[in-house]
Amino acid sequence: MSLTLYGAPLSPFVRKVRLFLAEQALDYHLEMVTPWAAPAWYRELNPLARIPALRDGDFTLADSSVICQYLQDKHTDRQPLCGSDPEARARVRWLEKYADYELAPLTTFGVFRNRVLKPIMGKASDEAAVQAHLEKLPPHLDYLERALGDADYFVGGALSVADLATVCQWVNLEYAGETLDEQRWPKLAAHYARIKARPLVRDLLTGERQVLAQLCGAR
Ligand SMILES: N[C@@H](CCC(=O)N[C@@H](CS)C(=O)NCC(=O)O)C(=O)O
Repeated sequence: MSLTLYGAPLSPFVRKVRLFLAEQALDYHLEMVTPWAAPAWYRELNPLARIPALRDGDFTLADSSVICQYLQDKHTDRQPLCGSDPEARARVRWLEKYADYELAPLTTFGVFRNRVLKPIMGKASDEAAVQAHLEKLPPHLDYLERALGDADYFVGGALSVADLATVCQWVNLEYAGETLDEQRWPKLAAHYARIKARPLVRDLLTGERQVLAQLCGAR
């Protein structure tokens, strides 16, 4: 096994793949690439210079969803984190896409980027923009609260990429000082706590918090 994951720990998309790799017990090496300072060679892996990308021997590919799906297809003996039948797989893809393309613009690119990344880079947070993004979040949380219902996991009664992708967005929100209101979205808040309590998730987040503290302390 010679997997190299390129990216930086605080990206929700990198986190999604790292959690996937951890839950699948796949060994990998994380090579640090930050999107705003990506070396020229990285564009061969992803011409968009976005993180993450993966190298598996001579084979390289980009995009967290594509990477997770590739790993699942390759390691058929591992637990099915992308769904175990056509309906479940479709549902997982939908919720993953929802997290990556509907939540991330608000949670990560709207709130986290302003409150955390910008100050680390010596820039001021645009609090008006943060509030505008936060105001758009409740309908998405209402939808996900209904989608989860009384289940422990979003799809098929077991952990899947749908759980990882949504939780990865809440982590960035939390790093930015926001919490899911457990009075208004009790099922979602309990789901977040449940996934965070998984030992592999807890360990990864402990490491991330150390990175975050170092970056914030260094500014
Ligand atoms: N759909 C991509 C999104 C990746 C992405 O947007 N990553 C961010 C970091 S959180 C990035 O590299 N942004 C740099 C840019 O957009 O220029 C994936 O799932 O991997």
